[in-house]
Amino acid sequence: RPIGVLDSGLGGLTVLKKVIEKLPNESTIFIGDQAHMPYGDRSEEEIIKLTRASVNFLLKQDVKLIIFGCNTATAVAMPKIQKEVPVQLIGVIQSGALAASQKTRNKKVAVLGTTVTQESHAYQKEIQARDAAIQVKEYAEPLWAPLVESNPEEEKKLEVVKEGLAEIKDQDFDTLILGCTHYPLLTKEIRANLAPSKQILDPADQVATYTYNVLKRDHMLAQGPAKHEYFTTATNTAKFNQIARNWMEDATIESKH
Ligand code: DGN
Repeated sequence: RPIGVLDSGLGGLTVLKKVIEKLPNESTIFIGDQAHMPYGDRSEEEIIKLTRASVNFLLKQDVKLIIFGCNTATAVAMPKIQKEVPVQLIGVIQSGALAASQKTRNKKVAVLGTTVTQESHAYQKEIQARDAAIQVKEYAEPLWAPLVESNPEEEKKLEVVKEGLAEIKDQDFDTLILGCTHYPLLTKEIRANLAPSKQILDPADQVATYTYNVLKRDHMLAQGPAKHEYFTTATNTAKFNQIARNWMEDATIESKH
């Protein structure tokens, strides 16, 4: 049975990529809800309803577990939906918080994410539950996920990222969490605007490790051969295909509506 991965759009591909690298024998099914993107400014009820629809779609494909490749959905929908479904749900925030609490040296962490994620203070709670001495500052970047979805020119990306980091980059954190799965697609631009002494943390690495551990524990690791399927709720699949082929380094990707 395959692993299901969901997101409001293309961002979840950054998680999927790490999962495929870590678990090359596993088949995967990805669903990006691009028709309703962005989730980051929606109400909690809307996010729960939309996320539930993606979960139900994946369950119909008989997935063995579901990764929420979306911080926004992890923050506000995962605990509720976990009570409704027969498979384990794996979110990105717990993994990101664990990695950050292990990696920060000066115990000062900054988190970038959507407005909803930041208002939930999910990162702050999860990090401080592991180490109460860690200072967590959360910043919303509501423009960044839609920016990624628009497949912009390099110059535009640099401009928006520079602007978004202007007030943040000189704070004294040593670890910056990419608390929205779209942001790893902007790593180059973020790196260019950040002192080399500050580390950028993508929770997806820890998500992949955690997923491996869960499947191993439950004796559910697959032996391959792996097959990867892509779905988007957008009627026009061209943009999805273009970005996905590039990011996943797989020119054969053909998403279905
Ligand atoms: N990629 C999603 C996240 O990690 O929060 C949200 C993007 C969005 O819908 N704004």
